[in-house]
Amino acid sequence: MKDTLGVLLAGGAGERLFPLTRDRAKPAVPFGGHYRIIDITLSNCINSGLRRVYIMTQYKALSLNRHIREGWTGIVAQELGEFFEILPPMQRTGANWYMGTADAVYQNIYSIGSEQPKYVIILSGDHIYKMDYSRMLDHHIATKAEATLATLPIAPDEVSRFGVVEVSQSGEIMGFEEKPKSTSFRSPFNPNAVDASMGIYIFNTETLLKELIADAEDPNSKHDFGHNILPNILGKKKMVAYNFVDENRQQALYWRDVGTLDAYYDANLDLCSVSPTFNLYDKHWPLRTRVRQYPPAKFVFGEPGRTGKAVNSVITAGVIISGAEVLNSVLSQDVRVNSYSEVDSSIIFSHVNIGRHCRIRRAIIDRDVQIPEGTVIGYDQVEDKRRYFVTPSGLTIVTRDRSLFENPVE
Ligand code: ADQ
Ligand code: ADP
Repeated sequence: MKDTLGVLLAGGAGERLFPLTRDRAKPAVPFGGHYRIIDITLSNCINSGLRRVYIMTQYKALSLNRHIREGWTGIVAQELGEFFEILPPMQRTGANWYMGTADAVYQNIYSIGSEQPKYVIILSGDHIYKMDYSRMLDHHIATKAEATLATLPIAPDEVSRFGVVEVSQSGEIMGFEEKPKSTSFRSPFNPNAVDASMGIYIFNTETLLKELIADAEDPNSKHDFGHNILPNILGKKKMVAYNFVDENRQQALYWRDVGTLDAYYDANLDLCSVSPTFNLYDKHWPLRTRVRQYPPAKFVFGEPGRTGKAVNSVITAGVIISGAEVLNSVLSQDVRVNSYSEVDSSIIFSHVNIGRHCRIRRAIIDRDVQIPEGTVIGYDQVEDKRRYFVTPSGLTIVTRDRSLFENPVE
């Protein structure tokens, strides 16, 4: 991994996570109480021995930049040439903002070249998974590939959200389609599945730089890895798939693109189950974040006869649950839940205060929101739609906009 440079794409607008991405970049959205989504990939980098990582930000990056600067830039040995560094779009070669993912990398081609890595691994800042990139690199080297794509089997009706590949028995990529409506590709290992790209690529540096330069000169290109770079390499250079599956090569390992509110919600709620698929407590794969100082979480009786409790829930430091019940929920730092209130199957961001006699179900509440006494959320969709953002699947999102409380939309 010493010869490898990581390039983490963290600049997408995250429109499908709106309104959580109204004021912050998608990788900066809180996850699992005290992490941000990007921490999961950054933890993978550290745990894989990847110690030089450029993080490309763009959209609403203030809180993301602060998080990386305070939580991550200082953790590697800078005197040994290691870094976790933010590359904001200012350091560009042209006059435009990043156009697509390939353009974001191209605009920083000098920073990449000057590191002289043998390999570049392109990562995405919005996935939840645990992956040892050094094993993917071993595969890349062993197969003598110029480019390696991490893939995993998905159901054929999901292909429109992914880049999909056709692979030979030996794992060589013979076909690639970016987000097709449907595809004739099928996995050679499972005829009921299609191998999808996880948006994680390893390139030999020379091949990548050549392709990026050629792409930059193409006026018809969208400058996107999935739409342009990968199809261009196909057939010219050896490209292989690194299948992210269990030992029987059947079952995909846990990996979630938490790019939609439903996927984001499910991945958080999974953490609350007795045996979560994504285990935060895995000592062999520690997850780290920017640590903030808070007092311990506290559970108290509150009003006489009321018990303050939380079950099947992830509760972060600084939380006080007083005479209230919390079930199947994720609570970030410094949340207060007061007497006679119930919080069920919800995600509560930091510094939220839930007043007394509230009932909250299947909701995501953004940071700093004050929920007035007696508020009911998640029980009456008509009422919720009048006041808040409700997804088609019926999740209620309460944003920081205080006027929603003071002047409900008629
Ligand atoms: P998408 O996830 O739809 O598909 P995209 O929106 O391009 O791809 O985002 C990839 C990553 O790049 C995200 O982390 C995003 O935040 C970041 N990003 C997007 N635009 C950026 C920009 N201009 N500057 C910096 N960062 C940017 C991709 C692949 C598919 C694959 C899926 C898997 O194209 O082939 O199947 O990922 O999720
Ligand atoms: P309730 O609405 O349940 O009456 P309160 O805000 O009155 O909630 O808090 C009840 C109890 O919670 C307090 O008596 C105390 O034990 C604990 N508590 C509340 N806020 C804090 C705090 N900032 N630090 C420590 N304990 C607190």
